[in-house]
Amino acid sequence: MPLPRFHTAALPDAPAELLASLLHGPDGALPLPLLAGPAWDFWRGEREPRSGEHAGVRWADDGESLFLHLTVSEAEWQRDPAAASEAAYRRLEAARQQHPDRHWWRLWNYLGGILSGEGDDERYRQFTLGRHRAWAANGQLGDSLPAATAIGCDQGLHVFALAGRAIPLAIENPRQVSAWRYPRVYGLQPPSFARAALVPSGDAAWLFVSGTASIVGHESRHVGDVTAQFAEARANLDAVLDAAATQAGVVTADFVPRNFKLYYSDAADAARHPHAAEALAALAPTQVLHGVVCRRELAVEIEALYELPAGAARAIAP
Ligand code: 3EB
Repeated sequence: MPLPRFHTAALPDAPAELLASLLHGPDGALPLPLLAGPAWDFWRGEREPRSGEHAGVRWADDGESLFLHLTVSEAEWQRDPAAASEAAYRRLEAARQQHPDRHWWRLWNYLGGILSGEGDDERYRQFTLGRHRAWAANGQLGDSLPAATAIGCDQGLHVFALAGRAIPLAIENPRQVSAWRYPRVYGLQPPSFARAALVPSGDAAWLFVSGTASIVGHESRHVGDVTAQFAEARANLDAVLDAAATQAGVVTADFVPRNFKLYYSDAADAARHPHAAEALAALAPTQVLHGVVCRRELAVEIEALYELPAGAARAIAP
C-alpha cells in the first residue's frame, strides 16, 4: 500500500498528483495567522486523484489515500457547538464510507472561539462531546483512535483529515493519561484521539503526532511559564517517539522529522521565545502559528510529522 508523499513550500503551486493542500494564513484553507515558516503543506498521492463532495465534505482520493475537508459556518457552529460537531463528524464518517477500506489516520480541527463558554459549555468541551457521540455511533472509540489536533481559530469549525488503506497503529504516551481516559473534570466525555498514529506501508511509515502540550498525567504543568511549557511539550513528544519506536521495532533515531507546527495561544509569546521555533526549524520545516490551545492555562502546543524511511525496520505488523 503506497503512502502519499509530504512536502512544504513557500508558495502554493499545482504539482501533479496533488492529494491534499493546506495553505496557512488568512487567505488559506487553514485559518490561522502564520507567524513564521513555509505557508504551504501538501501531500502527493500515487496518481492524479479523483475529487468531489459528499454530505458537504470535500474529498480527494488517489485510490489509496483520502483527504477530506469540511467547514461549518460560524452561525451553525456557535448556535450549538456539540450538535454542530456531532453533525460534522457524522458527515465525515459518511464521506469516508463512500471510499472502501479507508481508515482514519489524522485529523486537524480548528475551532472558532475555542475557549468561549463556561464549564461544560465551553466550545472545546462541546466539540469533544459531539465528536465522541458521532464516533460512539460508528464504533471508533477506545484504543483505535487516530491522531488529532484541536486548536482555536477566529470563527467557524474547520476539519481536515487524512485516511487511507493502511491500518494505523495508535500510540500513547506513558507520561500522560490517554486523552480518551481523561477524568470528568475536563468535560462530559473525554477527547477522542490517540497521542500519535503510526501508519505503515511495508517497512516504511508515517508517524503523525497529535497536538502535544505541557500536560503530565492529565494535569497542565508550568502555568505562566512558556519556556518551561515548551520544554515539557518536547519531553512529551520525545516520549511518544520512543513509544512509537518500541512498537515499530526500530530505534527512535530512525524516525526522520519532516514537519513541526508550533501553536501559540498568544502571538506575542512566539516573538518572546524565538529559541523554540529555532530548535524545531533546525530539524524540519516548522510553521509557527497563532492558534489558541484548548486549555486556558496552556500557552503552546507542538504537533509533528515523522517519516520512517524504507529499510529502517522489518515489516511493521498492524
Ligand atoms: C491535550 O493533550 C491537549 O481534542 O483532538 C491536543 C490534541 C489536545 C488533540 C483533540 C486536544 C486534541 O489534551 C489538547
